[in-house]
Amino acid sequence: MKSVLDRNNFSEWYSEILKRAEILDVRYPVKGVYVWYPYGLRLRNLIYGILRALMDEEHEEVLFPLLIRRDELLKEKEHIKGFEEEVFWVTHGGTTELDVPLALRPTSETAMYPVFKLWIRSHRDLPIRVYQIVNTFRYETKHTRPLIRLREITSFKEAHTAHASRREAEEQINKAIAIYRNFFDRLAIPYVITKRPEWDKFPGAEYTIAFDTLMPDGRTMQIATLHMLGENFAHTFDIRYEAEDGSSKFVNQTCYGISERCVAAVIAVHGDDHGLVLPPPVAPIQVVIVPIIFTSGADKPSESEAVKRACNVLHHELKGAGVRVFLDDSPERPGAKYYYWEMKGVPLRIELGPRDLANNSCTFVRRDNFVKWRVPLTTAVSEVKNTLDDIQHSLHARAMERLEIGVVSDETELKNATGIVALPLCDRESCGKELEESTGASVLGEVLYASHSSGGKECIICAREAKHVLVARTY
Ligand code: PR8
Repeated sequence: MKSVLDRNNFSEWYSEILKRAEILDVRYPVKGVYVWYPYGLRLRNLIYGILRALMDEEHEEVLFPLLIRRDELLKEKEHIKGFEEEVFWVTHGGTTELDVPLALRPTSETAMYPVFKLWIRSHRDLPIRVYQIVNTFRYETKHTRPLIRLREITSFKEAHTAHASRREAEEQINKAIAIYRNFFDRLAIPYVITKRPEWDKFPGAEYTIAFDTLMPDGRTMQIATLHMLGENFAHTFDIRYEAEDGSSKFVNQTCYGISERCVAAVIAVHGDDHGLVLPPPVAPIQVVIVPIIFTSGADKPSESEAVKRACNVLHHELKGAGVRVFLDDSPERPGAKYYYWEMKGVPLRIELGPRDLANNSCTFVRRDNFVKWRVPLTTAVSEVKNTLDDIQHSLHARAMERLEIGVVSDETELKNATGIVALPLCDRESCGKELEESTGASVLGEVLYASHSSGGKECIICAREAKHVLVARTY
């Protein structure tokens, strides 16, 4: 089968696929800001539907304003130190200069926490667990990239929680890790989980835990982060509650977020040289039916009619069974339709022509491996369901195999390594920085979850007692 794209040249592959599969239009004339095409947005909405359902189990949805007063944004010293170079400012209303400049939220801690102070009075008001899915703005100075490094993040799912004790806040982090694992498992996206080093934690957090996945070019992409805020923001914004014994206590907080990088991960991790390969749970179209009708006169008109009728019946049955199915009865040639729907990543194609019909059957073709087989029309619906499940499992297994973790024991081995590498490193910043500078890779952090871990016990830089860390070139 002729390939149309080259995934080995990932950067070009990625740009081409966004265009050809109609995910994002990158021609909008503002840097780092893009337009969702209808098909891309349907994919995005199915992915976020899963996330939303998971969040709704234990969080309440809220909607906070986009604008943040300058004085509020500047209150948390560490936080603003991390974000000051990234904030877009609104300074004028028409031609009038504003008394207080307003920031476009880069994230919503400083929008929400002054309001949390108003909402929280007693221990009975706790815990608070809220989330919103909104656009946020970051003036990214590194190379911007669609879905990956944006100046307008259009689909920022941010959760914020407040608790009576530190123990409860830590439990919340663990629950949120479980939610995120569930989410990425449903997208068949493999990941590693690490505790970020001190110098790479979220501004204002006590510590940060991150999910990273491996992209086809051997670099990792951070796809989710969870931050333990402790009492830091509570002190800044004076968020206290009256405990059962009548004393006044500061709340403990957490926040955690996911952006449309999860859409980028689905595209990049599963796609191939023919285009997108979508996991069935998030494919806008799960099955496409292509009638094989030749208009050259080779078929008898009655045969064509019978094929059309059989396609309509199958379409109707699959729809009734809850499958997202599309019947492509456009006048295009079948070959052109195959090419088109392969590019769009439709997991399963059903071809139905006179010869199939003569056998009372149809032909299935899987998008993930192009395996083709004949299926009796009477069992087609149940076979579709089984096949979609099987495709999901195969995609997950294939992606897991690709996320290999190399183990190295010294710097020379590390320099030659690709992908994610496990090694022993102490937690001193000087060692981490030395390693980052000499190799061009980044320390992802201490391993919390990964298929492999390094066996070594001594830091590969200073030979002191080490932790098991993961290192990779990153996005
Ligand atoms: C927080 N506050 O803000 P975080 N383009 C695309 N995705 C991005 C970008 C960008 N420019 N910047 C970050 N992300 C906390 C948690 C509320 C929620 C993605 O955390 O700054 C990254 O995947 O770590 C990142 O892990 C996630 O958003 C959360 O952003």
